[in-house]
Amino acid sequence: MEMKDKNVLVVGAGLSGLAAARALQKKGARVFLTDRQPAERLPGLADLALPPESLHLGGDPDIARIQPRIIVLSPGVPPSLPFLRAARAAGIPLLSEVELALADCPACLIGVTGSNGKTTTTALCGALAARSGHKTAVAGNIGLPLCEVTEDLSEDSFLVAELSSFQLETSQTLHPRVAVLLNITPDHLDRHGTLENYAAAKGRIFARQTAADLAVLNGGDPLTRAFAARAAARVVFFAAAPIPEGYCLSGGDIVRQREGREEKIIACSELQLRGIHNMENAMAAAAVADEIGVSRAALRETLRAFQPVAHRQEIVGEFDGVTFINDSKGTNPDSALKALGAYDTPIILIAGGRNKGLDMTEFMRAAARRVKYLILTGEAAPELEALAREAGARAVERVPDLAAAVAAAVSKAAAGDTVLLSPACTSWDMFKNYEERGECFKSLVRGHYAE
Ligand code: UMA
Repeated sequence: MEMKDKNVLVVGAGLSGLAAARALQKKGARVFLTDRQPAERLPGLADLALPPESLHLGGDPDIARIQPRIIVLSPGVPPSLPFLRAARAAGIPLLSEVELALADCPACLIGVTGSNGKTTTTALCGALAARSGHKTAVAGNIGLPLCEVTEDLSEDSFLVAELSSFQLETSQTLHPRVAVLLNITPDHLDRHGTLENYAAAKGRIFARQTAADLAVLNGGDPLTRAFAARAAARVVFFAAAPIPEGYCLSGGDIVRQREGREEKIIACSELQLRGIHNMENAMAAAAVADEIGVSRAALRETLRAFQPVAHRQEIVGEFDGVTFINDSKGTNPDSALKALGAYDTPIILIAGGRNKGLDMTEFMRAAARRVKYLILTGEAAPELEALAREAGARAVERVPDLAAAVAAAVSKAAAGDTVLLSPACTSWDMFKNYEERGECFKSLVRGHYAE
């Protein structure tokens, strides 16, 4: 994409915006950067060395003065903002950071989306693609903007991208060779408004695929399965329940059903990942591996060796017989419900943070049934407490912050218990992101037992 000497406005000066601005500078564009926050709250801005007149911080940018030819959006910035609507109405195209990165990238794209399991599946697909011997980059919503990695890739490379609904919402040109949709459960309704809009954003991952491509779909999830009827790509299903064709579970094994024959891939017990949802992630990754020509032996070895990713049911350690699990990335109720179902010990659950407009009733009902002690924190704590008590929970405590939550959990835990941080909410009321919350949890736990 020709950018030389073009005025380009980048919106958002977080990870994606800064990476996009750097990539645009390399392409010779005249970069303008806007963010609703002031400069002192934007670390990393100084490295760009943009002149003051190119920075529009602490409010909306003056589009008439900048006259951008293109606007590049960070994923966290809603395209519905009034100044962006006005720019679009004036004929200025909006491009996501993802599509900017992919515009000149010849690599074979493997895209992974879904409400839950994206990060684990993306990391697993990345490990599998690397086993093929081709250069492989793993990026996207997983924490590394695509603009950081695409420059070094060739036609011979794989790019495995975790794609969120925010990144897919505005996509026009995105065309994965293999696209994975893991599941769709309510999430980000504060941004998308309805579940239909959210599902439609996810579905954009398939929009440019052709019969030469592959769509990998969860056959056990109705909203996900529905995309098969509309897919131009070949479709392969995976599911936890038995299915006649595709990847599924059979007698404790992950198997592939093909033309009436069952082929065992691996026993679930051989994986270090736990829980049915993780077996679904592994099956989706197996479908990707088969499509890109990874051998069965390499697939098995990779599945056996793969460790849970940080902040996703990550084992912090066992202290005085109590196991601590960091599931800080569990930022919606479906994800937290899955985490609750993955352990058979008594659970002390820490939940709360900022609710993204999601219904927490089922989650609190399950917590009332399942947990030994429930500790709630953050903006959503009053709402969660009311729902938990309505569902009959008695052992509930509200605490002001994560430090108090860990202290309460430690005081209630006995040997054999699991203390699970699975918030079902974002961290944004108290932390920069879920990583910071997870790191804080881990250091609080370790600090407590080091005393
Ligand atoms: N900002 C504005 N105006 C707005 C909103 C935000 O100016 O209306 C500014 C903020 O002040 C801030 C910047 O935009 O300075 C932040 O941009 P961003 O929210 O897009 O965050 P990045 O740091 O660029 O990180 C993004 C993804 N964040 C979001 O989608 C919210 C990261 O996903 C991703 O890892 C990163 O790009 C690299 O690709 C995180 C995430 O929470 C993990 N994703 C959501 C999720 O998984 O549920 C979708």
